[in-house]
Amino acid sequence: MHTTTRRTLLKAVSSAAGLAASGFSLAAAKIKPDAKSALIVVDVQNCFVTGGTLPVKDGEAVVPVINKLSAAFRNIVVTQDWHTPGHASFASTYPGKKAFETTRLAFGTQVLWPDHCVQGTDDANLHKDLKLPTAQIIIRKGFHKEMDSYSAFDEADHKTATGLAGYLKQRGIKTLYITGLATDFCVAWTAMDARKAGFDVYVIEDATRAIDLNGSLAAAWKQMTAKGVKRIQSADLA
Ligand code: VGL
Ligand code: ZN
Repeated sequence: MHTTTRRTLLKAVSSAAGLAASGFSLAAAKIKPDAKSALIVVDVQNCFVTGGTLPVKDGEAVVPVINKLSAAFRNIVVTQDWHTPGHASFASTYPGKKAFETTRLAFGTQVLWPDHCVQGTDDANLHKDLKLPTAQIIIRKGFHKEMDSYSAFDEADHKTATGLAGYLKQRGIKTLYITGLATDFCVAWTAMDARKAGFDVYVIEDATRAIDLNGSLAAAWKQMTAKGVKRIQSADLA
């Protein structure tokens, strides 16, 4: 081997060893939520887990992941889907319509769901194992009888605000880490509206589960990515 080549090679080997000895890892640096970050926990309610009225497959699996994540956050927001009886998003409201069909409402295409998360019912309560004693606000949504609200920011008309953007901005919060149910409906719409409102947005994928109706999960990730939502895993957080 040529002397110069050997010397270069030796140098490369020794500097790699030095890096390893200093504890430097080639793995990506962990993300650390700061005082201007908030964890958003979307709709982790009885209605969306096994035994609920609109169960998301494996929905309860997000509970321990979210409980663990919560320790890293100084700001936590919880949301609840909170419908009236006879709500516009319920198939039972329309004679002859079945759950999971779609219909045209004043504000666009609406998926019709089984009756779910009715105000004041046990079905609408937060999952009993969700342990978020430091959470600061619970935002309820979907409480207008004539209009749905997947998003925790704007209702289905894309005009009526829930007030969450104002709350977060008044508290100086800039970065949101979104978790909960369901990835392809309330999580996705919340994440996209958060981008529209100017927040830096991460969705923590393994802290979500999806309904996945006719390819809605893949479509949701595509739309979220196009809007600058970052897709991460709970292990990416410090
Ligand atoms: C949701 C369907 C209907 C959700 C709420 O939380 O993702 N999905 N209502
Ligand atoms: Zn709903």
